[in-house]
Amino acid sequence: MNAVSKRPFTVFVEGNIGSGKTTFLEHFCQFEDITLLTEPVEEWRNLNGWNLLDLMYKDPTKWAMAFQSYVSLTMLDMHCKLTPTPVKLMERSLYSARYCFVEQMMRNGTLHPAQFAVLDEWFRFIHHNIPIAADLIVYLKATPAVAYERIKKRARSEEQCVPLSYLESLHKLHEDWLVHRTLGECPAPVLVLDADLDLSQITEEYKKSEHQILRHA
Ligand code: D5M
Repeated sequence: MNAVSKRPFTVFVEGNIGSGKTTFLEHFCQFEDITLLTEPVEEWRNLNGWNLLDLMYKDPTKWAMAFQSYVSLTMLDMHCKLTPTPVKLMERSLYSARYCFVEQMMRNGTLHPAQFAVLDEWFRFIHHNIPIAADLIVYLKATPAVAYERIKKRARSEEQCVPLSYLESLHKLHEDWLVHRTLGECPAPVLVLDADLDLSQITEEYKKSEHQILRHA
């Protein structure tokens, strides 16, 4: 095991809504020496009793700005969390919030250009002034139609209004950011996994990332 005082090997698990990020993280529960940090969805669902995730989906024009500000804060908290293990696996990052979700909301007009400018300035400030460790990005690449079916199945109440077109736009932004490299900055090497596979085959696919992750544990 590496000395615990060393900065942990940090992995971002990225992918569209419904791409199987939670299942991927669960696969790594079996290994000691890895700290799993899941996306702070419960904090987004309950900020002093307010469900910001729900407000954002119900009235995006009104709530996108507040939601994205809170996402930035809670994701920054995750980036800064000290971990007692030599490997840290994070579900998403400040980068995907900025380059996929905020980008999408700016492009479709949900965020006013002035609101976008404020969020972008915050992102740039954090990026240049706070060290955000990133050693590997695991990109769970899912066809939007497959992700759509999974979202319908898991039936999270806030997400019932999510149309396929939203997932298609988010998919394109993930591809531009992580594969084509035409959007923003990619802070670490990217390992692309086929996230369309069903549960019976996905473990084999996840194993492709084990070596790259576990050799640092
Ligand atoms: O993401 C959990 C839920 O949170 C899902 O409905 C997408 C939404 N989400 C996550 N990050 C953002 C940002 N930055 N903006 C808007 N919506 C977001 P899941 O993919 O299920 O882990």
